Amino acid sequence: MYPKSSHRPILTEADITDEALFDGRRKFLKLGAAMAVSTASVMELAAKEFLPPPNLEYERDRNPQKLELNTYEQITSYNNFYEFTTDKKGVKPLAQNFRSDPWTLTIDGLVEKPFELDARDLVDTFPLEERIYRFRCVEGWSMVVPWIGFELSHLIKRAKPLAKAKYVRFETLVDPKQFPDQARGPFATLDYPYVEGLRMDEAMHPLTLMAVGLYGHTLPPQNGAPIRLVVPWKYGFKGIKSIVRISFTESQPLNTWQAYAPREYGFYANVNPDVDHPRWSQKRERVLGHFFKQETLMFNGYDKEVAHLYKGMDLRKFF
Ligand SMILES: Nc1nc2c(c(=O)[nH]1)N[C@H]1C(S)=C(S)[C@@H](COP(=O)(O)O)O[C@H]1N2
Ligand SMILES: [Mo]
Repeated sequence: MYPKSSHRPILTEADITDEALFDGRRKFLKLGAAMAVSTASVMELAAKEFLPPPNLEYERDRNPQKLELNTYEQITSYNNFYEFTTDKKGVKPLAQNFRSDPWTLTIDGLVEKPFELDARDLVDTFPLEERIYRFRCVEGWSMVVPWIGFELSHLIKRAKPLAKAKYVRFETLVDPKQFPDQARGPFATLDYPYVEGLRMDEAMHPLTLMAVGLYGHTLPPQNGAPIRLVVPWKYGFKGIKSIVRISFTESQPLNTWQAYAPREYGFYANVNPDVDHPRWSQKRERVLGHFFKQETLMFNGYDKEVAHLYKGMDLRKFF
């Protein structure tokens, strides 16, 4: 029914049955529902666009700005995920056997009481929504992605951070058995774990998303399964993948890329066409699949929603 291809294997009926075995509370579609959704025309589209059949239930984004989506194939075949490789097209093949289930997410630091969450429970605990967002990598490429996830603010409210918590720090899994670059010891490309951080008001902003899926389906490993951060007004490197720990801190976390090259990458990393990277301009970007470049927008087009967060700050200094 589906064409054979090199991308993430499309679900077989056996896979759908597996997912149907999740108990009834879970927001995964049950077998019957998956079948109902997969009407002939959807199946055709799925085949043509290399889309895996949907296995998440969520509220749709009506896409009022009519953003033009990148294809599933584009979004899942050109990735930055240094734990696998620095070769963007090489991530997908290396990530195919990544185990993201079972997965435990630890919430700790300055909270009333630290706790752990099973990643599977996350999709039950919080209402899932589709968010169609622009995504801009600091390297100058971009795309539009229909993420599925929930607002980080919901998780933060549940975590009950203490008053002195001013920042949120995120960590990616360390597992040299699964991540080839982590097995390279002193020759690894980056210091692991990959770390990112947000100021509390940024983390609480309604646009800030914990993504668990895209195009209606759970995240493929190359895009950060089972859960990753999406902050649409910031450069893509803030969107830390495969998160295992979220900690509340009093001082500003040192994020991986800032530690690696502090003159080139800062903590804020807000998309800004007027502040160039020391080695290249940030004025324009190439959308995956497009030939001509387009203008990069202030705060990636989310200035109305987020500019107030940075009032009075010199964005050249706080880059
Ligand atoms: N753990 C981890 N998270 C990461 C990265 C990484 O190398 N490791 N790369 C970042 C960068 S630079 C970008 S542009 C985005 C890419 O996300 P995508 O592959 O889903 O497009 O992931 C970000 N999150
Ligand atoms: Mo990036």
